[in-house]
Amino acid sequence: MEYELIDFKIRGDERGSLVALEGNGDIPFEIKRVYYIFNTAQNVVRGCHSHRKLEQIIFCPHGSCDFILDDGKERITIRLDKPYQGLHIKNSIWREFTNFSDGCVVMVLASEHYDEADYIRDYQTFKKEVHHD
Ligand code: T46
Repeated sequence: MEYELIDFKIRGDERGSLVALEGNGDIPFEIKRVYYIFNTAQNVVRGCHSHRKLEQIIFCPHGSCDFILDDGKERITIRLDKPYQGLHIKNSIWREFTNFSDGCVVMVLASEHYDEADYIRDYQTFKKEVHHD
């Protein structure tokens, strides 16, 4: 499974903590889009798709949730619960996310503008495109 969990540098002092993220630096691509998700019910399941091209780094700056990643061969669950940690995933990974804590915020830095044509929202189509099943 190709993914990376990155612990970004915390610039902390007696006033609190700050994480700074620059595109084409800390973030290994140009950031073309930022979106965030909040007000999620605990057991709702979001995602359930893959991307043809998109690369993203996903944060949980407040609260926690579980990301389920599936590359067509294996399926793993990653808990995001640290505000300084980013989950880097490229294209061709089926993702679902759920088990949201109270007040959970999910923030995403994306390499491309929004494009519905980049989504594969059917699992069998994902399997066919990734593994030529
Ligand atoms: C992903 C996971 C982690 C837009 O208009 N612009 C946007 O940039 C996005 C991301 C969504 N939308 C619209 C499309 C839908 O009408 O917002 C609505 C909800 O989007 P979606 O059902 O795709 O949301 P999630 O939470 O299932 O998935 C999102 C991202 O779409 C996806 O790329 O990897 O978060």
